[in-house]
Amino acid sequence: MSDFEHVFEQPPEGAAADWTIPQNWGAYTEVEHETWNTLYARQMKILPGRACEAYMRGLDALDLNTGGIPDFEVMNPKLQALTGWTVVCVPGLVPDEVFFDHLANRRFVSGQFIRKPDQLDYLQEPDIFHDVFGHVPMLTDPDFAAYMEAYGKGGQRAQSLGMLKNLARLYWYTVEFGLMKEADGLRIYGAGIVSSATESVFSLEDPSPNRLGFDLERVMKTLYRIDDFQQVYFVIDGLEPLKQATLQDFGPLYERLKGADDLPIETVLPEDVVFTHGTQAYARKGGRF
Ligand code: HBI
Ligand code: FE
Repeated sequence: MSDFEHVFEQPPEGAAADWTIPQNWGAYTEVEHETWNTLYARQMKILPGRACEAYMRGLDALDLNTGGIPDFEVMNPKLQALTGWTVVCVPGLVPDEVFFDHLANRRFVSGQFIRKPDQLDYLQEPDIFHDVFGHVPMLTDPDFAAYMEAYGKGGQRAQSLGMLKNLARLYWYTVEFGLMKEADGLRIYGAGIVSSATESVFSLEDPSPNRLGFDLERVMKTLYRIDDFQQVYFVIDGLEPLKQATLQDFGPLYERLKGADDLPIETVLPEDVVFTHGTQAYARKGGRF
């Protein structure tokens, strides 16, 4: 089960049995380092006041703005000292079970490549900017770090129970596209948002999307789109409650989900906690930016 088409079946040549490849930091070109710097500077104009506190703190702690693409040999010891996570490079999308095995062992997988200068705004496959700038700052937070490990372990189990479709929605609506309620208002923690200049603004400020309170079972029923801005964002109360919600045994939850219908993306249920009942104007216009 994967949303993407270009997943290899076997580790390609040069990759280890666990699909990792060397980062080979010395081989990045000036243009590639400049691409990182451009994307970084662009996000730093947008994220203060929009990204959550844990994200901004993590970005600071990892010192990812020393110029150019981060060298994992420098970044990993800092990350590891904080939460035990490390980042490893992979050639692209890896099979789900490989992905889960890395997460279950507190290894986050990152693409080794960076997008081309003419693709700054949108690309389908996760590159090192999305994976490192987007995901890694949150891994410095102990609750989020524990949540991601639990997700990896849960993925292995969900796969054996045939429930991966449902669990993948949890990842999508939290790790990739999650919002969080903080004292001063809604903030971003999802990597797909935080690494996108346009969605960083859209997710918080556009009147189109629904913004609904996070509910584990509800989220696992909700369809999602991979090719455009989201039509619904789910808002957590904090990282500790997010972790708590996933510490329970998902067995009974999966039993209920087996008999339940999927929820269309734009549905608002009577029991939803509504932060924004969106107009859906953006999606109705046909979307795509
Ligand atoms: N591989 N490199 C990489 N990055 C991902 O985010 C990723 C993956 N393989 C599978 C996967 N994600 C998802 O399909 C799982 O969350 C279900
Ligand atoms: Fe991602």
